[in-house]
Order: sequence, then structure tokens, then C-alpha cells
Amino acid sequence: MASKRRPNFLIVLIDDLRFDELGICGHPYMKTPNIDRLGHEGAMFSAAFHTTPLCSPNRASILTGQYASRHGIIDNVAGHGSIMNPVLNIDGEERQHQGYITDLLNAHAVEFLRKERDKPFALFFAHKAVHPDAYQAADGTIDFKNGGYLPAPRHADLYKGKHFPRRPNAVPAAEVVKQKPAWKEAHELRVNEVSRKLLDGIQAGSEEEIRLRAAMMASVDEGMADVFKALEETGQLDNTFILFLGDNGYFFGEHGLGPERRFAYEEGIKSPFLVRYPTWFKPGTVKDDLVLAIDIAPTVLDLAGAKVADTKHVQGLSLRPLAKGSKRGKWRTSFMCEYFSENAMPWLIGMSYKAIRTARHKYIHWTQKSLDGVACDELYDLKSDPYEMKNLLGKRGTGPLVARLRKQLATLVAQSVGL
Ligand SMILES: [Ca+2]
Repeated sequence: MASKRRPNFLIVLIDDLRFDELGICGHPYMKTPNIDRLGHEGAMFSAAFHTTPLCSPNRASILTGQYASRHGIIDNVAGHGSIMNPVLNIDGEERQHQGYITDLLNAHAVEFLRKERDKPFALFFAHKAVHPDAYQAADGTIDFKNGGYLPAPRHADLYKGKHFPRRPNAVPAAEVVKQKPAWKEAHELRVNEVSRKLLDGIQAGSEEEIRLRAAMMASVDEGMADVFKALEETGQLDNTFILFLGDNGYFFGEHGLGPERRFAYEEGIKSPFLVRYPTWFKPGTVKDDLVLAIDIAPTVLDLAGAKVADTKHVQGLSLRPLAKGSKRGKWRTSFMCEYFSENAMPWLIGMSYKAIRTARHKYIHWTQKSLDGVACDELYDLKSDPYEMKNLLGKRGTGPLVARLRKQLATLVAQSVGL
């Protein structure tokens, strides 16, 4: 039976997990041996990115393989549930469950994986971790008093006293705006009392914020151990395409930012991206090709045997050409990322952008700030300036490069809307 040979799919997605928040990705103290196992037994993509680094738009991109410009989800929708005793909708039955969200989701995933079936399965396993709880107060402000980050009680004190060394680009706003004029107004509004209350509520940028996120990942990693066990015991492990990623990045003070996510700097758009599928990737494979979250849907469609006609609206690329034994065709050398200003954090209004990243450069066009076309834009040479601290826009000799990147960006923007 041909259908027997088709793989299963398991996509594991962590809310807000940034590119360096796994043991295998170099986190200084977080231990994630079971998640790391995906990379050790499969492939780790060191240049994986989101095209819109924000929860709902990017999840729509993951599911459709399309840019946000094309699928039309450009804002976050609905809420994100509670960490303790959450309301879950299971097969249409919505009710409150008792317990810690990550443990509950792990148990449901394992139950699903162990079910007997005669067809391959596809499980999109999206955790609430490491997102903090937040409640909107009556005056519209976000209240973290009874929320914030919450590890499972058994991990409450995990990593206490550990230190997370900051990246060199964790600099104060006053320094940031010298190189990034688009941020002037937002950084002024960010120190407003209402803004501070929100940021202080999740201990934005503190050692404790980073520690609590790491402690929340402990229950995710325990779940991954159970997932491995379930797949091994049911004989499905090697015939299951497992992919692990985040939905957007995060800032720990880099560029004067915290929970803003959303933005085109490396901390915002880069993702952990691990794939275990022995048919395609040998253990310990490391790849630096530019891969995107919009590549997931076309990869799944490809492996599932979808007809080309069914994939014509998909904008990402199947990862197949990067697999072992594949004839290496042309692969993308740049991509576009885009953000449409919304009001989740009031100081971010007007911060829409379209950006292009190549292996070497990044050009950010602030569509609502650079009203003359370029004034507030940013250009970085990622080779000489990996932390994106020196904006080269307007510097001598960069004119031809800017013209080239802007032309490529225009092409990518047109493609993103299907032109
Ligand atoms: Ca998110």
C-alpha cells in the first residue's frame, strides 16, 4: 500500500521562543536534552526565520505556506488562554481542565500519538509556553498581577541564581535611536507610566524573566521525552517528520526592546528550527541555508504526495532540495519579512515595515516612518555587524547596495501578494 509509506507529521511550536533559547542552540543554562535530541538525530537549521514574527499572522503562514500579505491575517486574534486550569476545546467540547497547561497538552499529544490508526497522522502541537499570562484590566491596560510567566510548580525554583550574559546590542533607548531614528517616538512612549506598568509586570529584560522562561521549557522538554517514547513504542519514530520551532522571537533588552517581538532584528525574526526525519537528514546535520516558517506547509504537502496543482498558492519552498541525496537546485538567497502595525502595545503604532534579509545584509523599510521613502530606513552588514548596531544607510559607498536591496525588496513585496 502506497499510503503506508507516507510519513506522519508532527510540528511542535513554542510560543515566543527565540533562536537561542534551547540547550542545543547555546542557551547558557537551560537544559533541553529531549528537544536537543531532534537536532542530534536530525538537522539543525542555523538560519531559519519568520516572515511575520507575530503569533497569529505567523501561525497562519505556517499553516498556509503564505506571506501575511497573501493570507490576510495581519493582527493577533482572540486570546491565548491561561497557564493554570485552562479552558480547552477538545473535539468541539470546550470546558475548563485542571492542571498546568503544558502538562495537559503533553498528555493529549501523547494520547493522540498512541491511537491506533491505518492512515498517517498530522499533529500541529502548539504550546502555550513560554508565553506569559496576561489579563486586560478595565482601563484597557494589561495586568500581569495574577499572571506573568509561570513554570510548573515542580520547576518553580529551577535555574535560580543563574546568569544570562547579554548580547552586545542590549543598549539603552537613547543609544538605539541614534542609529535607528524610526524608534524615536516609540521609545519615548515606552517610558510612559502605563507602558512601564506593563513592562514591569513581566519583569521585561530581567534575569528573572529569562529564568522563568527557561523553567517553563522544562515541562515542554519532559513532554518531548514522552513524545519520543510514544513514537518509539508504537514503531512510528523514523517514519514521522518532526519539526520544532518558535512562532516569533523576543528581546531581552536588545535594541532597547523587550516583549515587542514583531521586529525585523535577528532576535525578532530568527527561530530555532530542528527537523528529525532520517529519510532526509543524517544525525547531526547542520544547515545554514535560509529557511522560513512558510516552508513548512509546502514540505508537508510534498511529503504527503500533494499534486502540484494543489500547491500553486503556496509561497514557501519544500525543504526537499536540502535533503541528503537530493539534486541540489537553486535555493533562495533572500527573503522578505513584514509587519503591519497593530495596537497590542500602544507605543508600536506606526511601526509597520517591509524588510529584506540576505545571507549578508538586511534592509528595513519603515513604511509609515520613511514618508520620503528612505529617511528612517536601516541597512546592516550582518558580516561585520552581526548585532545590527551600525545603520549604514546614507554612509559613503552604500548607494548601489541600497538601490539593489530596495529593488529586490520591491520584487519580493510584489510576489508576496501574488504578483
Ligand atoms: Ca508568539
